[in-house]
Amino acid sequence: MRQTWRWFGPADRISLPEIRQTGAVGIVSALHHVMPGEVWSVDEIAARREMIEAAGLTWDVVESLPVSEAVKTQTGDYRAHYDAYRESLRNLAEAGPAVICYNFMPVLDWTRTSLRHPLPSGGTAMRFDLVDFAVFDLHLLARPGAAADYPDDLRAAAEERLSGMDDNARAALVDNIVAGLPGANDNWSLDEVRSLLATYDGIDAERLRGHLVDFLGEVVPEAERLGLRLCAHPDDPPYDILGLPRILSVAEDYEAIVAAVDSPANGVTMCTGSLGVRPGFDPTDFVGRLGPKIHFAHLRNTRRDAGGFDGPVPAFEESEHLDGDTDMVAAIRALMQEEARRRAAGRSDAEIPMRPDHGHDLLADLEAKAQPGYPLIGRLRGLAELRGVMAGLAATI
Ligand code: DNO
Repeated sequence: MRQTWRWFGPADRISLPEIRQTGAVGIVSALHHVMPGEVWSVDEIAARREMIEAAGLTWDVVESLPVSEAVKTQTGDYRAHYDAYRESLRNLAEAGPAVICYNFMPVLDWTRTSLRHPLPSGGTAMRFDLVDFAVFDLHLLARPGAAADYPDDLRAAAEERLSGMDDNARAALVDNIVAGLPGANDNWSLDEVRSLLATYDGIDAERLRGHLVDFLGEVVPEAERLGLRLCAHPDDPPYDILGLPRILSVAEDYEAIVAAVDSPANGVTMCTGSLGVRPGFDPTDFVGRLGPKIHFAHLRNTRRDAGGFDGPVPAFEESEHLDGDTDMVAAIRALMQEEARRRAAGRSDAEIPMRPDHGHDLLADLEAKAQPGYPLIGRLRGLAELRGVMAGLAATI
C-alpha cells in the first residue's frame, strides 16, 4: 500500500519536511479555504502540488472535494454546484491527483464529543460519548423532537450530566461537536445548525440516497472520462445523528451506491475507524464485497465502551491502531490481497493509498497542540505500526 499522510495545507501546524521524516511518501490534501460549491482553480491546484513535490513527496489523494449542503438537499443552487464539481474535476485532472475522496453526511462531518480525553498512559484520545451527545442535542442545541430519539434512562443521564457542567464545559462541548474538527467544512454556529437541520425536513434515508445517486449520475461520467476515481468516505459515527439520515454506514449501503452508478470512477474510501464503530463490521468481508472499488484506505481503530447506553450511537474511544475492536491485521491482509489481485489483472491502480488515520496526542504532541486527531507523533507511531504489519504480511500474500 502507498503510505500517505494528511496535510491540511500551508496552515497545517505540521510541515512537509516533518512529514517526510515519518517515512510517508505521499500526501493527502485539499483546498480547505474553497467553500463547497465553488470551483478549485487549476492555478491553486498546481500551486499545492508544487509545494508538495518541492518537499520530495507526491500528492496522491484529494480529501475532500466537498459536496455542498445544497446538493445533499437538492435546494438552491444545487445544479450550479454540479457544474462547479465537474469543473473542479477537470481542473484536478489537469494538475492534481487522480483519487478524490468526498462524503455525503448531512450537516455535520465527523463528530466527537471529547477531543483530548486523558489516557492512563499519559497521552490523550478522541471520544464519542452518547450521554454528552444527548446533552448537546437535547439541551444545548435544543433540537425540536430530539427527546423521541433517546430512551428514558439516557435522557435522565444527560440531565444529570448537564447539571454538573458549568458554562465553560457547555461551550466546549458545543465547540467540539460543531466547530472543533479539522478538515470538515462544517464550522457552524448553533443557529446555523438549527437552520440547516430545517432544510432536511422531509428528507429520509431513501430520499437522501436518491440525492447521492443523482449527484453521482452527474459527476461520475465526467470523472470516468478524465480517468479520476471518486471514493465516498463512510459516515462517522456510522449511525443517524440529530434526527438526520446517514446512508453510508455499512457495506450494504456502499453496495447499493456502487451498483446504482456502475463505473470504475464510483468507488469507496474504506475507513476502518468509522465503519468499525458498528459491532458487525468485518474488514475481510468488506474487502470481499467491495475490493475492486476501494480507491483509498483510512487505517484507524476504535474501542466501544462496555458500559455504553443502548442508543443511536454507542460510546467509543479512538484506540491504538493495532489494538481496538477492528482486527487491523486482517484489514491490511485483505487490502494487500486485493492489491495482488489487481496486479495480476494488470490494473494500473493496483497500489491502494492508505493513511494512518488519526492518532493519540503523545509526548511533544501534548505541547504542540496539533489539530485534534492529527498530531505528529501519534500518527507517526500509527504509521510505523501499520508499516510493520505490512512488512510482516508481504511475504505471505
Ligand atoms: C476525519 C476524516 C473526515 C473525512 C471526510 C471525508 O478525520 O476522516 O474529515 O476527511 O469526512 O470527506
